[in-house]
Amino acid sequence: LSRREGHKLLTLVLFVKSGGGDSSRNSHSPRVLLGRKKRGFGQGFYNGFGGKVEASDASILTAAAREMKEESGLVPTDLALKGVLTFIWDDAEAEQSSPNAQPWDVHVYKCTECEGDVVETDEMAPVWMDVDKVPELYDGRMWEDDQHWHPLFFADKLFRGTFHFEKTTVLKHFTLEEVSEI
Ligand code: 6OG
Repeated sequence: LSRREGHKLLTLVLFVKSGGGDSSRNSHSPRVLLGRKKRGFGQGFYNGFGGKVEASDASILTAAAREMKEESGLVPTDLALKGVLTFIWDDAEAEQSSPNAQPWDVHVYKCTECEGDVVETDEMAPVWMDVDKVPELYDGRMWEDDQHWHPLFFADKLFRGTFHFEKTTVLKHFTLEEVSEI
């Protein structure tokens, strides 16, 4: 299932830090590192860090680690695959900004430990968010699929989903299920 004929492979990493232990914060919510995408496909949206798997990547997991480093400065040390999301677009704009074949299979990883320091890059403006505040971004500042799979992700469930978009960003229909293995 991880490599499907005709599907383009991408990665997405969400770095989650457990709450507590930080007296400067009132909340004990775990926090997640998001980036506001500064350019390219999905510009303006808050998202995890990731990108396309290249032929030179040894595996999907190492591709995820490479993209995380390139876009955030962090080297993830405990990536765990949590879900695979398939995205399908019906419009020309998506075809243009993503010349690679669709559908896209985005492998979603959770990371709880990283080495290095967070840096802003040309691609991403990083920001730590309380996980319980993330739904505030479902007002149009994130891809519309996120609000559906986030609850499974943040509850540490495994999932599979397929999301159909119109006009690049309008979610028309989707299927999503919790699975016991990926
Ligand atoms: P680059 O263009 O940066 O790779 N991505 C999506 N993420 C979410 N949450 N929802 C979507 O709905 C997405 N479509 C793409 C995958 C694009 C990055 O954006 C993610 C990659 O991490 C349609 O190389």
